[in-house]
Amino acid sequence: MWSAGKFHDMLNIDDSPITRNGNSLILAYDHGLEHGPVDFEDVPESANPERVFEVARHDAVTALAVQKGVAEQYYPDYEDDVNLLVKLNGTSNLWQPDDYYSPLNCTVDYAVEELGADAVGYTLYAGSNHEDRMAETFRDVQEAAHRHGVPVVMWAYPRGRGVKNDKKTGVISYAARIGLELGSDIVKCKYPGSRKDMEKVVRMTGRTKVVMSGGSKRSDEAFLTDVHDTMEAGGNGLAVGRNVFQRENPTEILDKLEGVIYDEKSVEELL
Ligand code: FBP
Repeated sequence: MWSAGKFHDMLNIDDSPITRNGNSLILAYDHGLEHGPVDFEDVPESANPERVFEVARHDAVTALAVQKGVAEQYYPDYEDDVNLLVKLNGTSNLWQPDDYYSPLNCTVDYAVEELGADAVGYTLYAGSNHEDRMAETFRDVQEAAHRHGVPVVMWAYPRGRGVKNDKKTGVISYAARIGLELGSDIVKCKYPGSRKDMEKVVRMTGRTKVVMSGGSKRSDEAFLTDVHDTMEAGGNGLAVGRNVFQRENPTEILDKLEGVIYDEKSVEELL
C-alpha cells in the first residue's frame, strides 16, 4: 500500500531543541579549523573552547556548532546546558585546492550516537568543480540525519570556479534553493545586502528555514540591523561566530540578538 513515507513522523524542525519559537541562533565555533589562529588574535581568550561553551549557555543560543574534536573534549561538561550541532565537514585554508572542497571529518552516526548531537551541519560549495562530490556526500548525511531524527543545517556557500560574484542575490538564492532541493532543514546564507534581497532569498527556500551568516566583525549597529532585516524578510535567525566570540563581552551582544530574533525588538530600542 502507498504510504506518504516516514519522514514526517521522524522530524519536525519546530520541535527540535535547535529552534526556539521557530527561530534559531547557532553559535558557530569552527574557525580554528576554517581560518586558524588569526581569528583569535584580537581576543586571545577566544582560542579557549571553554570560553565559547560558557557563552553558549546563554538562552538566546539554540545550538553551538563545533567540529568533532572540540565536541569530544568539551561537550561532556556542557551537555545539560548546551545543544550540540556537529559540523561534519570542514577544512583549513592552508592548502591550495584546484577548487573549493570540504571533506567529511565525522559521520552522522558518530555525531549523534557517540557525541550526542542535536543537529548536524554540512558546507556545500555550490559552483565548485567539486559540487557533485559534495552533493553525493550530502545525500548520505541528510538521509542518515533524518533517520536519526536530527535536523540538517546546510552552510549554503556559492563558491568556486563557476561563481563569478558570490554576493549577487541570484547566486545566494540559488545556493539557498539547493538547500531546499537536497533536503536541508535550515540553510545558512550570506546577507545579500538589503531586506528586499533577503526576501528574495527566503522566497526561494520554501519551508526550509533561512539563517543569516554572521561574517567578519562589525559594529553592533551594522550587525544588528542586518539581523533585524533578515527577520523582517521572513528569515529565521542567525548562525554567527566572529561577531560574538571576537567581542570582549559576548553576552552583551547575545542579549541584543535575543531581542531582535525572538522578541521583535527594533535596533533603536536595543542600542
Ligand atoms: P562567522 O559568523 O564568523 O562568519 O562564522 C560563520 C561561519 O560559517 C563559520 O562556521 C565558518 O568557520 C566561517 O563562517 C567561514 O567563513 P568564510 O566565509 O570566511 O569561509
